[in-house]
Amino acid sequence: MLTPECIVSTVCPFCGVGCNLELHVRDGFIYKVTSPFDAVVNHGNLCVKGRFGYDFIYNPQRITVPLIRKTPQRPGERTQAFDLSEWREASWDEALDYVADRLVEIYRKDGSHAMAVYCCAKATNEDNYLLQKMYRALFRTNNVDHCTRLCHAASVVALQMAIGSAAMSNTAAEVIENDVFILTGSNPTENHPIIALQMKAAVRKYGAKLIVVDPRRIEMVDYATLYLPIKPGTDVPVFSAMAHVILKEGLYNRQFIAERTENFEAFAASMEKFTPEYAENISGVDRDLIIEAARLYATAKNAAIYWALGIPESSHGVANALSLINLALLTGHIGRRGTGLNPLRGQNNVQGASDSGAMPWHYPGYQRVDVEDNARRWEQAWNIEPGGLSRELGLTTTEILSSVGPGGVRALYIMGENPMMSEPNLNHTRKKMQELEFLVAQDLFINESGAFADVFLPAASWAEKEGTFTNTDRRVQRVRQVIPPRGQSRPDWEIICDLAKRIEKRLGRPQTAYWDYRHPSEVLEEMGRYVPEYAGVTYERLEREGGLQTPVWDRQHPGTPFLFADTFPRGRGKFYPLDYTPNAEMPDEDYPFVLSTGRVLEHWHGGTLTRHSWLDDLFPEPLVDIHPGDAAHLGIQDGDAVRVTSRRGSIVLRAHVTPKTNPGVVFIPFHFREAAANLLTHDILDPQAKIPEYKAAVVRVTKARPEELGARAEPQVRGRY
Ligand SMILES: Nc1nc2c(c(=O)[nH]1)N[C@H]1C(S)=C(S)[C@@H](COP(=O)(O)OP(=O)(O)OC[C@H]3O[C@@H](n4cnc5c(=O)[nH]c(N)nc54)[C@H](O)[C@@H]3O)O[C@H]1N2
Ligand SMILES: Nc1nc2c(c(=O)[nH]1)N[C@H]1C(S)=C(S)[C@@H](COP(=O)(O)OP(=O)(O)OC[C@H]3O[C@@H](n4cnc5c(=O)[nH]c(N)nc54)[C@H](O)[C@@H]3O)O[C@H]1N2
Ligand code: SF4
Ligand SMILES: [Mo]
Repeated sequence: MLTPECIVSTVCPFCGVGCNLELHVRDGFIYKVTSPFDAVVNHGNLCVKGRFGYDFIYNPQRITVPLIRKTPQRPGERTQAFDLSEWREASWDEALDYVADRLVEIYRKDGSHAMAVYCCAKATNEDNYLLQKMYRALFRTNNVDHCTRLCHAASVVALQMAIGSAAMSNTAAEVIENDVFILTGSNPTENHPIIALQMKAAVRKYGAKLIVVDPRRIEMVDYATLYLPIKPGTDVPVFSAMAHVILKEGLYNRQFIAERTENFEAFAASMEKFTPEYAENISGVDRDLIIEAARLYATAKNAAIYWALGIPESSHGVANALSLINLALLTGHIGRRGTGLNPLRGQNNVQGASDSGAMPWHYPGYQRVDVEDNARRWEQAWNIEPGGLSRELGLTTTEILSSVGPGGVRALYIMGENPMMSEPNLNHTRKKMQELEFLVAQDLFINESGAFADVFLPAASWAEKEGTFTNTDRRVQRVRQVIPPRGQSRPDWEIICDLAKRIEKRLGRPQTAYWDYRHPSEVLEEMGRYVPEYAGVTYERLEREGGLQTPVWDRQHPGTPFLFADTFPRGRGKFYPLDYTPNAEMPDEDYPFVLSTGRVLEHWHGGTLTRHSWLDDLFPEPLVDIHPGDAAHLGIQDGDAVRVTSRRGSIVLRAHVTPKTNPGVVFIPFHFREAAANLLTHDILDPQAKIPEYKAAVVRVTKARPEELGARAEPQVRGRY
């Protein structure tokens, strides 16, 4: 019940840590955010985004009325419309009928291959479950994916190959039980700030030893016993050299290897060549540091590995992740408290969106779409004729856009994503967006991608709806409505159900699947009937017990803080032999720097939320980090305008001269449309995981004129709703 004055418990909408929030409301207005000291995840701590970043929901540029483009858009000639004068207001009935008409028309004309959808890791489990259900059940396509593809896809593929499960094995807060932990490709003080607090406590209060492996001198280096300043893309040689040392010095766990793993011999043979000297030559990391790191990790009682995007976002991301998994299997640092393989997940609900089936190769619960039994089970669940669901693997996020064009994808539905900022090689993305025959955007704002759409459906924010998010350590938590939806906006799950019924009617198969949910709890209940890991998660339990960590096998099961105590989902953990593959682009005379892209504390991805928040005042303009030695060589001073150019594009922004980045590497956050980092990145993918190599494009840096700065790539949204 919403009352004029109240405090509502919910979960932060930004990162995967999943901090518990208390939203203070007066007269329907959220005026303060706090967190209780007994909050399991964050003990009352919040970062700047969680505490202050919610004001985007009140931003006047938020769209809260359904909109239809005034001028019909044709494939190849589609344009971006940020200005509201290019749109007209529509009723929900008109907007949804129009979407249903066009989608069904294209489906009839071009078939299921022409249909594709981007789900949303910011939306709830229930929203995502329903959207994938709509596309699978009605349009009979598995072209369903979301930003996980751009994120931890390679970690997921590698973990599935080696142990058969892709989530974090342990709970983040267990870091204080580590004696030693490796942190690599992860900058938690900015990106998982509350986990960073726990890591700092682990070192300073509980005496854990930290090994940081990263091409940037991130803040956690101040807490590290060892820092290995790696060249971008050389993780396989460094971690394999650690394995080489562990093997040579007999520091491996013979019992664990014999009882719980397979393929050890082939793996060990492939590690022969990875001597510390060889790794030093490729990675630039001193061989003695590698040897020391190997001994420290292998001889610890409890040791864990935490990683984020520096590992998967690579054209050889699967190999990178396997090099970490090999280390855990070699030492047996997995399957106990205070150990594990822990990919820190990014978005508030990327774990949940993946669990809920927003994936092209899997139904909810990671059930492969090409396995007959799975397809049969979901046909029963959704009341579909035998053989009705597609058994074909769907296209991934990156493949969906690449395939846009005649004979490929024709209609795209985007719920809460922004490929025009987040995909690599944006000039290519732009061309593909233009070629679409029909585009729907369901969002809070007209972002750079929604500006291409034919129809805009205004979604309610997380504070305006009910549901669940699943955080990085697999904890399902309740998201609660705090205020009524602004304007005419509606919760995603409601929009989807309303639309699905209109589509069914037009397809001539009304009442096939069920869409008449009265509350998201009924959606989660349906999912739990077919996804064993969620079988025991109910709204009643979440109310009573707080969060529940999946798998929760039945209504009595307490949840699972750490995985793999006795066995791995695939039985034995499998070692993989590895080889070193260089990055797709390597520095040369024309492009002497490696561009690394990523994030800053105050902003979120394409900036749609945080640049519509006062957070933008804290970090108002794009900066490129460059090492003082490199800057001196180029005659660049802190604050100078510089042009950064890759083989695909060029942007102008201010230089930030800082020893945080190592020589030869420049760093640009990808939050700023006026200097969009993804104009520079390339779109060569890891062949297995299909993830782009965001962390290593080669660039040159030259001085620019100050007047070239700040030229916004797109006009600003104008008008008020
Ligand atoms: N403030 C804020 N927080 C966020 C987000 C945000 O947009 N803003 N996004 C969320 C999301 S979706 C995600 S996925 C996470 C991402 O969290 P992170 O992965 O921590 O984010 P990045 O800034 O991309 O940092 C990647 C790290 O990898 C390092 N790195 C780059 N190349 C290599 C390499 O070749 N090898 C190794 N070992 N390391 C390398 C970089 O120097 C950097 O420290 O953050 C989440 N949290
Ligand atoms: N260069 C470079 N590019 C990268 C990365 C990198 O490290 N470097 N990282 C990649 C990674 S890890 C990720 S996760 C992606 C992220 O890429 P995206 O997911 O495309 O980016 P976001 O900006 O998070 O987009 C979220 C959108 O959802 C909307 N939204 C928020 N809440 C809701 C809701 O409840 N309902 C609906 N319908 N919409 C909502 C927001 O307004 C916003 O427009 O970017 C990738 N791109
Ligand atoms: S650490 Fe993440 S979940 Fe916690 S308040 Fe900050 S952004 Fe929100
Ligand atoms: Mo991500």
